[in-house]
Parts: sequence; structure tokens; C-alpha cells
Amino acid sequence: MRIFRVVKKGSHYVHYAIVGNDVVKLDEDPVKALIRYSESKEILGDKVIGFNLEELLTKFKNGDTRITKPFDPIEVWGSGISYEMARERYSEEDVARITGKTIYEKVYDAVRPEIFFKATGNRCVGHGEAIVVRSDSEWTLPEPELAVVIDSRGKILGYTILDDVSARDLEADNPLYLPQSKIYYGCCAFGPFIVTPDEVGNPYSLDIRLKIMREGRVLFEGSVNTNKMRRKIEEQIQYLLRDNPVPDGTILTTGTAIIPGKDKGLRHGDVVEISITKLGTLLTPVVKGTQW
Ligand code: DO4
Ligand code: MG
Repeated sequence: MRIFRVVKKGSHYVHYAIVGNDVVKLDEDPVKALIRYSESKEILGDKVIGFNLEELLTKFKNGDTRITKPFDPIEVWGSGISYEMARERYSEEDVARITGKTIYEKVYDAVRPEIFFKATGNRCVGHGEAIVVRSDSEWTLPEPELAVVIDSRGKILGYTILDDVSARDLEADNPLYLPQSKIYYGCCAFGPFIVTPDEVGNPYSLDIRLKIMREGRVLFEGSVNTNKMRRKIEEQIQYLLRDNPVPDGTILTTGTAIIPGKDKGLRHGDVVEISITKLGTLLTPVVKGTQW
């Protein structure tokens, strides 16, 4: 099953599920539907005939109906330096060090992973909606990541594409600036779907692709397979939940391995395209700070 959401006439939100070949208008909260599905219970809702999903995915709109983020998570958390490539994060820069190692090398080798608070639902955007470059950042990058939606006990209810947009200049300047680098309006995009584990299969065999488009041209392209993930998702979830209760429908994003360079910082008017096998494509325009 895959879940998505549309907004009609700017304010009326409707959740849908694709179950087999049917589109179903959900009669219940999408997180509850994901939980029911994970317990092999019936999904509550009516079949819809003639739904033009393709138009929503390509044009983001169909009449007065627009696609948006699949739901409003209460909490979004991030895990970092989970791929080997991320160990080198900022190796070209004057990165903070602890006992001779950069903070990234240090966490890569440590037992404890990096887990950080990323966003609340109101700071997230969906497919076709704008991610934001902070007004005080000159170097902001997209971080294309596989994310999981979990219940309060850590069970994986679904997977989604997530962009952990980060003001890398702030983060590089001082580790104490990480929350400002990571958390602000428009710092996180996810969707277009939440896809259940039975449809995804092995989460360690998915291709993640990133494209940054500028003025109709490809500025940057990169890809990685999730088989390169070193901190496994279960381990990340375990640390997230340690002495830290989270609500049903929490999103945990599992880290990036695609790191565009210093000269690839996002600019107003760029478009970021992230695709993950079985999860689809998440397209987001970019706006600069005060203009959102
Ligand atoms: O502190 C750095 C953030 C790490 C991160 O977001 C990632 O590896 O994806
Ligand atoms: Mg990240």
C-alpha cells in the first residue's frame, strides 16, 4: 500500500491509499491506516474511480486539487554519518576535531550514532512545494535520504523519500550551530508517498538518485545504493527510542551519502529531484529565505 494526500481548494485535506490497483479515499487518519495495515487489518475507505494521479505527480495540480506532504508528522528525527562516504563530510574544510579526528570521523567510528531532531510537520513540505535556503546561508545543500515512518515502539510502518535540507555553512562554522543548520521553515521535504514495507522489500537494495536543476540544466547528479548504508536502520531506530518516547507516525531519516560540493549550493529558482527505487520521485523548487 502507498499513502498520499491532496489538498482541495487550498484547505480541505484528503488522504488516499493505493491498494493493489485501487485508489481508496481513506476514512481515517493515515498513520492509523498504516498501523492497521501493519496489523493486517482492513483499510477503512471507499474506492475512487478515475483518479488522475499521474497529473498530480507531474503537474502537482489537477483543477483545484494539489498534491502535498502525505501527513503532518509530530516529530521528524535524523540520523547522520550512516554511510561510509559521509565520514569524509567536510574533509575539504576546517572541521571541528576531537582528539585529532574530525567530529564526523569520530562519530563514524563510535558505537553511538548521530541522532538529531530535524523537524515538525509545519516545517516540512511535500512534492511540488518549495524547500528553503535560509536567508543567512550562502551554502545550503539537499540531502537525499531514505526515511522510515515508525510507530511508538519503533516498528517500521512505511518508507518515504526525504530531503534533509541543511545549511552546511552554519554546520561547518561550529557544531553548536547544527540545530540552526537543520531546523527552520522549509528544511525538510518528504513524499510523495509513504510506501509500506511489503511493497518495498529489502530496504538495503534501493537506488537513491539526486539531481539539482538550474535554469533547465543539470547542475549536479549523484546516486548511491542503500546497500552502502553502514549504520543499519534498526540500529538507528533503537538509539532514537532509547529513553526517548516518540509518537506513532514519527519519521526517522537515515542519512545521506550524496554530498554535492561547495560550488553546488542551492539557489532560488533551482529544482531538486530525488528518486528512490519503489518510492517514486520527489520534486521540489527552491526559494531563498524571506521569499517563501
Ligand atoms: O551533523 C551532520 C549531519 C549528518 C547528516 O545529516 C547526514 O549524514 O545525513
Ligand atoms: Mg542528513
